[in-house]
Amino acid sequence: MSTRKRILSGIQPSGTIHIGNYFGAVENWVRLMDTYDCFFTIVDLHAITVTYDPALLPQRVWDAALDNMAAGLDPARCTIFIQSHVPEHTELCWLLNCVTPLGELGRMTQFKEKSERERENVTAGLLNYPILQAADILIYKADAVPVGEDQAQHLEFSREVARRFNNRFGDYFPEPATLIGRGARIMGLDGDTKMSKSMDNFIGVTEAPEAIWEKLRPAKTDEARKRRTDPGEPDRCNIFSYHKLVTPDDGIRDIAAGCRGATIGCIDCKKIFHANLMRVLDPIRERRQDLAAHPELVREALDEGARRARKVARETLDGAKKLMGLL
Ligand code: AQP
Repeated sequence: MSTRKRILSGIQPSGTIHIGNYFGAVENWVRLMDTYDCFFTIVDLHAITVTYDPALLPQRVWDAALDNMAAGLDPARCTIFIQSHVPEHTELCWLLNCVTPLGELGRMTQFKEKSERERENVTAGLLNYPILQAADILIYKADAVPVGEDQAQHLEFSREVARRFNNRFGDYFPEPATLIGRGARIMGLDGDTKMSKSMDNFIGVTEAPEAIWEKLRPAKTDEARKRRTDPGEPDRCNIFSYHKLVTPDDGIRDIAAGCRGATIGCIDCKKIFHANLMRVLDPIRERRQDLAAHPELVREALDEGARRARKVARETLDGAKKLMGLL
């Protein structure tokens, strides 16, 4: 058995992963694979809490697997699996439902935002989403969960669920720590809201370089720079915040000085960012093509991941049931 500390994290199968997902979470997951016992799951059961098309879901799950493996999740060094292939998650979710007061669920920011968007279809599943997320984490007794800042509230909730269970039935679940990646909250191309698939303000990790340029060209910069000759303030510019993710320190200094002194324009600045971003994304796009050419290897990795995950999950679940008095 591994003596390393354990982490668990999940990603929704809701389209291509974007650079917010990558720099906020996935890049960190890749780094942590060597120091932690890592479990990563494609959370298809979370994806069905909002309106979705069942005909499209299988492809989206598949795309999420390919994208994440291409981005560096290596099945030889981590356990990667599809959430619904480990039914113990939903069984533990039911047990945790029964220790969670209803009132707290309605106060979750993500529930408020998503139920606003859903309007006609606010399901009990959407309300209970954080309990399933707590089950995803606690079933592996994860020590920590690496996520972007948007998930901080749900993680605090998971810790509360663990505390409640432990207080009522005995010390059983560790309280998982939150590990925030270096791109804690990456803003969308609109510069106003978090980069997000549903807001359609994203740069996809495996999008073609030309398509990414077409999105970048009109993207918002420092609004005070109306003409190329106007000096700008990099700290007001969303593209400058993107540079910090991919541009070396001396390049950052040059761009900041060029923007303040109006010696480079916003298009020049975007071109440099595009080139530097492609240095990160080109190999990911190429690896994805290789993986897509060998679907049997991806399927095997997911099957093996589910087998490994189920073994751990079953043991935790049985322990929790015993503590709760279930025979
Ligand atoms: N903009 C972001 N900046 C930093 N981190 C982010 N994450 C998501 N968006 C950003 C982190 O990525 C991981 C996987 O998240 P997810 O699959 O739950 O992504 P999401 O929240 O579904 O992504 P979207 O695009 O925001 O989806 P919608 O629009 O459906 O809500 C998580 O660790 C998350 O923190």
